[in-house]
Amino acid sequence: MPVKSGLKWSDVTPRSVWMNRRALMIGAGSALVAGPALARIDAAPSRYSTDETPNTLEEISSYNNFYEFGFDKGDPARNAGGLTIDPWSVTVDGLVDRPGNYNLGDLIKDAPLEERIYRFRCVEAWSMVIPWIGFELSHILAKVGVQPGARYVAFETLLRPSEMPGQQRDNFPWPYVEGLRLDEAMHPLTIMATGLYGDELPRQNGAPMRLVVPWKYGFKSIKSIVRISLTAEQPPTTWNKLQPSEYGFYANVNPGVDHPRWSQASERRVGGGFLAPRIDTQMFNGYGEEVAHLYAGQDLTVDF
Ligand SMILES: Nc1nc2c(c(=O)[nH]1)N[C@H]1C(S)=C(S)[C@@H](COP(=O)(O)O)O[C@H]1N2
Ligand SMILES: [Mo]
Repeated sequence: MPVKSGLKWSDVTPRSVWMNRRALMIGAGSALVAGPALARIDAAPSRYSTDETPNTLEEISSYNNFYEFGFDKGDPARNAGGLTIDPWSVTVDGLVDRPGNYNLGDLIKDAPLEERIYRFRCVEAWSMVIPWIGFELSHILAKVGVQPGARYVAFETLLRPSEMPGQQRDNFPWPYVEGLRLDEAMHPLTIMATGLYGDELPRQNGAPMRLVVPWKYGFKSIKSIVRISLTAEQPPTTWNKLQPSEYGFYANVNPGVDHPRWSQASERRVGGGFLAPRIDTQMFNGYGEEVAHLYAGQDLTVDF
């Protein structure tokens, strides 16, 4: 299918949106707030944000998991700089009314950007607090039209070994894939992030667009997405394919269900120093009031 052309991705990045709004404000004669406020994107704050203190941009963009750029936490920051993110297109297919190969700018131009400060809990028992800029995934799903038979959403990361050195080794089932049940994907807490700290998303954090599902372990939050497919059957996911006894499809943060090799009852907040006391991990990462109902009647020791 042809690429639907129009807006370039660079026309709708957080920075350009902010610059445009700023230009509008100047045109309307509004006073501009000087100082730090200028470094913040003019995205609406969200009632879903935590009031915990965010990690620094340095911490968030230098301690990463993005195996396409290497297995060490510092590898993505070192190796992701050469990733071409503009132009970027996203294929939407499967059980949708308007499938196609969309220019990213066209796909997301009407989605309202918000700042969402979320807790983020990795399966390896470390955590951060991250001020994302993004929009609810449901906006994309509404735009492409979900058909009645769809029950899951599958996601795929870019496959480009020339720019992703980790993909030059064949010891990993590239491309990285993930999936959500449709009700999880439609939940207002589930966002697509395109920015961080009021600016564009660093490549090591999954530019130009990555999923963020704050009540699930970090590996569900797939980066640098190039395909979104609506399916009737539960899609395969990378970590579940690699080690099904350790990584389930749901991967909800759950202090009561340990990973076979370590406890999930507590976590280390990145940046606190190794001497800082560990924090108790909360059920659904603290988002239970919003999401527990999605799993009513399921045994979460089986559906882990
Ligand atoms: N494509 C892709 N997405 C990925 C990963 C990856 O290796 N490749 N790692 C996952 C894991 S294990 C975690 S913890 C988060 C880390 O996100 P962050 O680096 O922005 O904190 O990204 C997830 N998304
Ligand atoms: Mo992770």
